[in-house]
Amino acid sequence: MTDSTSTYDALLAALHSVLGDAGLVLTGEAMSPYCVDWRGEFGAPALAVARPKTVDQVSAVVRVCAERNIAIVPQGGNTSLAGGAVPIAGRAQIVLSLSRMKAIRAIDPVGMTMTAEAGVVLETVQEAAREHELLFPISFAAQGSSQIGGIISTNAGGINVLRYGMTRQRVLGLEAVLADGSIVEGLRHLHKDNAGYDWKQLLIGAEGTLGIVTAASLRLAPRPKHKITAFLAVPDPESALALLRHATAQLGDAIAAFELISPSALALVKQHFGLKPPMEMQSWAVLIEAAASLSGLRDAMEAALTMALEAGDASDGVIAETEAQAAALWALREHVTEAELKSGRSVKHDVSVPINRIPDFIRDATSALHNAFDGLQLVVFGHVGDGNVHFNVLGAAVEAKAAINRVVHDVVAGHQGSISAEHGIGSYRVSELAHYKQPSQLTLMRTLKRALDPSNIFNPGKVLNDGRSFSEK
Ligand code: 2HG
Ligand code: ZN
Repeated sequence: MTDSTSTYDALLAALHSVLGDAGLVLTGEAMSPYCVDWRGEFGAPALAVARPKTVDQVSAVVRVCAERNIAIVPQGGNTSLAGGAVPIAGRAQIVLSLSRMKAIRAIDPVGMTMTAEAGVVLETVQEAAREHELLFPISFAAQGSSQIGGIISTNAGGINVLRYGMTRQRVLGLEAVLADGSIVEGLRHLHKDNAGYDWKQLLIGAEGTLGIVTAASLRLAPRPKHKITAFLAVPDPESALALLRHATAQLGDAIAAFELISPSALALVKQHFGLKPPMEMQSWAVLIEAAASLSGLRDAMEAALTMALEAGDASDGVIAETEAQAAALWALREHVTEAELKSGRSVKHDVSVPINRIPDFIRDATSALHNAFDGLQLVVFGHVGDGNVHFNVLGAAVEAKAAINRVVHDVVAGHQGSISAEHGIGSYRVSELAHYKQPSQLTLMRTLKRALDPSNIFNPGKVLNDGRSFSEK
């Protein structure tokens, strides 16, 4: 028996001993789905997959790995678009799947809070809130698979951010495991708590590099009784912003979603799923949803549409009459990512710029790319109401991924934007973050990483560049 075999056997034996049940440790072929992301773009082999059921088991697994300097890749629903939840090559590592921690521990309908473990699927949280006439407003296409721990660790956004904020705004407390295996318990339900550092904010959006989120107390919202959904054809992104002003004037803070979809994105959804807009159109589209507990939404939405049509900011529009019609309009938006995947490889950009710069950003990035590359197709869509644009590149040019990233991100930087609005850095954007983030901020990030994970065992190679020891810069 070689040394490495005996070390490996000892690791497995230790994992089995802390997890007990054999099904909680996977090896061999059973690990495959955990070692590659759902688009087949990122991933590397792991030594094992551990699937603890309790926070004590998570802590025990972390101790087993910390003693052996084995890295840990925390994983939820594995829906990351940035390679944040799968192993990278070059480091001995296990995947720690939180998917077995799936209890909803408590719901308080009066205080409008819920305590959910990391492995609860987002849609399950939404349904549990709905049973109490409440709303958990984080929502996006992957909500049937993504899990609470993952959405907290990535500070996920989605379609309702302009009204309800990012995931960060919906978290009141966390339970987490640190790199030495200690458990930090902070599942409070307080809206006001200035007693000391708000440490949970460090873990939210840290992509599992500072600690492993095992449970959270979530802030729910009243469930609006009325909802209205409209779909409009708009000549260009400038008109979409004009429409946002009309909609804001009429609907105010009832606007829950305001999404822009490019003609090419609609064409892909039609090509791969046979889904078509409700009217003949070749132009850009905007999907607006408003929700409120008081009535009057329809009149306000009609007034907004009339203003937009009269001003020439929209050429056509429909308001959904039924839930089924609203769902059909949303299907056009929610199938874009899958339609893009069916079209072949793509280079994704998840950027944000100040809202009033979105049209300039789209124009500048489009011409910069066309000047630099031949054979590309752009699929542009996103959450324009909060400044987030998904600016994805398809076609033969995708081979030049790093160069494409640089062209687009230079335009983002020129518009004072961010190279990741909601998907995170993962392994995909590590070098881009190092390039665009101010050195003083990178230094502070490294200081935090070193303080909380000195041996770099939590999700190495994600967010910050690997450098096994963080003393190396
Ligand atoms: C969305 O807004 C997701 O649908 C995915 O954030 C974006 O596929 C993408 O680029
Ligand atoms: Zn998005």
